[in-house]
This record gives sequence, C-alpha cells and structure tokens, in this order.
Amino acid sequence: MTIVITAFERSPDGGKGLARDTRVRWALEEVAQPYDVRLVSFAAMKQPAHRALHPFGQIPTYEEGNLALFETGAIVLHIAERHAGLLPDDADARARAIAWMFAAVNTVEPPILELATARLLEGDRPWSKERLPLVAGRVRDRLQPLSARLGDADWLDGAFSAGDLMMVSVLLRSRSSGLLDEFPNLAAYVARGEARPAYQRAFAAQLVVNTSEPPPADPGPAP
Ligand code: GTB
Repeated sequence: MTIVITAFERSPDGGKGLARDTRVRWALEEVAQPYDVRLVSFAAMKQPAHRALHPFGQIPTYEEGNLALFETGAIVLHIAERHAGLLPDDADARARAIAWMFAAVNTVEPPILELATARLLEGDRPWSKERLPLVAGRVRDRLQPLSARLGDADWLDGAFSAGDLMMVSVLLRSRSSGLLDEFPNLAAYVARGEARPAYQRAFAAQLVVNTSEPPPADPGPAP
C-alpha cells in the first residue's frame, strides 16, 4: 500500500525543513518506507476535501490504504510501531521513548512556537519588546532541564528513537532565535540528528519541492 503524505506546495520557510512534513518524511526514511507526497496550497488546505483528512486544515496528513491520520506525533508513532528502527523492543524502553515523543510535542514545542510567533508575527506590536524576554525565558525553562538530562549522551535514552526524532525536530525550530546555542550539548544533539542519512534524505526531498519552479497560481475554489 502506497503511503501518501501532504506537504506545503510552497513552505513559508523556503525549504529550511521547518514545516512539519519533514519529521514525517524523516521517520519514513529511518524505517525505509517509500512514500508519495501530495502538495497542497493554503487555499486547498481549507477546503472540505482536505479537512476530511485534517479537521484543522493543516499539513501534514498521512494516508495508507483506508487509514488517514493527522498530527505528527500520532503519525510518527504509527510509523514507529509498524516498522522496526524507531522504537526499542524492550517494553519499558519503548514506553520511555514514547514519553519523550510526548515531551517533545507537549512540553518543549509550545514555548518554542510561542517564541516563533512572538518574533515573526508580533515583532511590530508596541508590547513586543517587553514580552519577548518573557517568552524566551519560558523556552530556556524547557531547554535547561532537557540539556541537564541529556548531559553528554548522544540520545535521550540509549539508542536513537522516535523520541529523539521528535525532540530534534522540535528543537530545530528554536535555532534561529539563538537560544539553542546557549546549550552546546543540545546544539550538538540537533546536529547529530541532522547528520543522520535519513534526515538528510528527508531534508533534500522537501528542499527540492521548495526551491523548484513555483507552482502555477492557485485559482482557488470554483465559483
Ligand atoms: N500539531 C500539528 C502537528 O504536529 O501535525 C500542527 C500542524 C501544523 O501546525 N501545520 C502547519 C500548517 O499546516 C504547518 S507546520 N499551517 C497552515 C495553517 O495552519 O493554515 C508549521 C510551520 C509552518 C511554517 C514554518 N516555517 O515557514 O518556518 C514552520 C512550521
């Protein structure tokens, strides 16, 4: 059964790999599963056909036969549970890897997203200068204990797992703020993730989409 994911027709980041299809591509590359990509415009994402796959009108989605999934945490967990390579065999270690996946999307990602919003979308507001340090502080409050837990290990809990894949993907979004570099072991952890051949293939695949000829103008919904 062919796996089909959706991705931005043109990502706002121009191919830096920050849109969330990259983490799904990465997981599929880690477990050597081929996949197709259906590119969607912002207009198409909000249409009923796409909302049937993703109620919030977002990317990425994942289709495999009759199964349709949204939410990258759920998608990566599905991939990791069905194919060897992203979750340990030992039941306790497996549960801990899944806990790190949740920690990535539920505990670490929210303040990082808040900071990205504050910097990129609210930077011109009169209160922005006062608020930014508060939001940056909340990111540090997550990175500091994460850095302490990682210490000088390569990965969060033994061998590389879906927990690391999600955590590295989330941390990547904090790099442009400069905060990641305040924690050299986390910066090195992210670099280790990026150096994995599977990540390199995933990154290259999304880059091609975002740097090739622009797609024809989207005519929008039919009148
Ligand atoms: N919790 C969901 C998940 O993990 O799957 C979040 C999905 C999500 O936020 N999708 C975004 C989306 O579809 C794309 S990834 N946005 C369009 C919309 O909501 O209308 C977020 C993203 C977008 C752009 C950049 N960038 O350009 O740097 C980075 C990340």
